[in-house]
Amino acid sequence: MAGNDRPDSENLARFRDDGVVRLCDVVAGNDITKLRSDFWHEVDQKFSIREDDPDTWFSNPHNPAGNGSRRLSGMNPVMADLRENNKLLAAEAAIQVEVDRLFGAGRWKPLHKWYSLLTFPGEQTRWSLPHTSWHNDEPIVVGDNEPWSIFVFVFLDRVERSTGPTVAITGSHRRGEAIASEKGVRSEREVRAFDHVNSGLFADPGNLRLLPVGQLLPELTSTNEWFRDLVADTADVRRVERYMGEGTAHGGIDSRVVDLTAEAGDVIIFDPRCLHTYSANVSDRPRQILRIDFRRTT
Ligand SMILES: O=C(O)CCC(=O)C(=O)O
Repeated sequence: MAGNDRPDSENLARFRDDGVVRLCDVVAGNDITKLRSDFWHEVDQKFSIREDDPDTWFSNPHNPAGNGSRRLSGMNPVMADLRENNKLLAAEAAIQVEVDRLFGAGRWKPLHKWYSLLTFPGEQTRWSLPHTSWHNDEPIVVGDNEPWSIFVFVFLDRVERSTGPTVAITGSHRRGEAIASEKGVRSEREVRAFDHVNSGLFADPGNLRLLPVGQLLPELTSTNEWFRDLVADTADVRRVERYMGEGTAHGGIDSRVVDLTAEAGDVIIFDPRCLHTYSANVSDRPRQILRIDFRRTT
């Protein structure tokens, strides 16, 4: 993936083509260090879990929960308290600058709800490319090459493959655009379900044609063997090579699986119409990623 050494038009083109772009060093070192420390302070307060003390990570058998990628449930109050206490302001301001630079001033506004994507090492000891839980998070509107929202993943620490990054299929949103123009349906209910990100964007929501969320994956797996095999639970020693190296090209769209790895202070801007899933944290440390979403203004 590209860093922000490229001109922004190139990063924008990459975002449009791939659905994902990494911008390096967006949140300054001292701000990210402070945010990380505030974050763990809250986690310690609410869960008695400390970053540097693995004995505390699983002292409660119900939390963190899950297998390959263990998560703390009940993180919303942690993020809400950080926000209320203005602990997220510096990061939010730095991200807004980069979002404006990429898309144009004022085109995207933060939703002011932050999520924690903190995960802990699980039972898996070797990283593998997941076949489950592939999904997209937004419908795909016919004739619109932009999503209603963007996800911004904010890295508090280095995330490498072993730390269990999100994995995503580049270009899958554009495959969705092509499928939507053929099979899109009118569904005011689907539009209204995303009111928090699309209200006011369309004069006549009932008239939009779209591919409902959840239909992209079945459409692709039923027509394309690369996608079908990706989600099949079969042993394939060439899996990483086939999906992350070779990829597939169809209808002028290159797709491959990329892992959303980054350094502390980087952000990754992600189109939620793109297929993605989580992967197992097989390292010996927590994966420290936060997410803030932005919505389109025009
Ligand atoms: O935790 C992950 O890696 C997956 C995140 C995800 O699916 C999302 O933020 O929508």
